[in-house]
Amino acid sequence: MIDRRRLLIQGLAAVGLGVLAGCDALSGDARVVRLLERAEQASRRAQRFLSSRTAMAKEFTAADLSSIFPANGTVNPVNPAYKALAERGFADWALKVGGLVERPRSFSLADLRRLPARTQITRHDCVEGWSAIGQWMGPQLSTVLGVVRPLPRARYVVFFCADADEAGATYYESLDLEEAVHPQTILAYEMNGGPLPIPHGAPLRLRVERQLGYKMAKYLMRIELRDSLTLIEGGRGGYWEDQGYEWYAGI
Ligand SMILES: Nc1nc2c(c(=O)[nH]1)N[C@H]1C(S)=C(S)[C@@H](COP(=O)(O)O)O[C@H]1N2
Ligand SMILES: [Mo]
Repeated sequence: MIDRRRLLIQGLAAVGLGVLAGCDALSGDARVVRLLERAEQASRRAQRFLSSRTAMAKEFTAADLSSIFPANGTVNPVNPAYKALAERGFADWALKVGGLVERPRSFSLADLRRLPARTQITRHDCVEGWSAIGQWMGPQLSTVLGVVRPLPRARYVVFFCADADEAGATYYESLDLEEAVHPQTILAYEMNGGPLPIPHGAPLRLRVERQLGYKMAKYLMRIELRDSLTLIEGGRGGYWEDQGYEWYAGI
């Protein structure tokens, strides 16, 4: 992650220098001018990419909370294992975190509640054409990753959910490490000041505030660090991605 960003930054500086050096001496040559213009465009694109990866999503106040926050997609998983967990108030639920990590482990809800939590009031945008503002609370994903310690080979964080569609395809999602360690990427166990309700993903869901609703996996059961997405389900990094949606669902 750091390497890619460092490379990108070095690349930007080199392009910037090239543009500056080229200006006076060579600007008469139309081909060179075109080349420089293209370099400048690439530099602007790269800059936009960099800032978009570090920018914060807008946060709102309690006065902005939507009176109705729709529940979408699965609203009550039929999976018997999930049903059994729900019946006992998720007392036996635990989030498994493994794959390319030094210290795989499970986190009960109590474990997660002991970690420092972030509260954020944000707007959720669904591709189906609705938005709603809600308050979310839970540990930053970076905190959880800090406990399990991703190996240097790890590139993606993959989220496996309790629900599947009629064809048996499990809902899942994935982020790269940069998005995973963004301060607003949290594992939410609370919504609007109360325990996360079942329609919204109890007992734990992902919030990735700069991306569209389908990235925010509900009913989390397991998280895995991986070096590639190709061998998981349809291979495109998410349930909706496997059906053609964008993997980076930036708003
Ligand atoms: N496990 C799971 N997560 C999911 C979905 C789903 O069907 N199953 N739907 C997604 C979509 S498209 C949206 S818009 C949001 C909806 O979250 P909400 O029910 O809290 O509004 O959850 C996302 N996460
Ligand atoms: Mo959505």
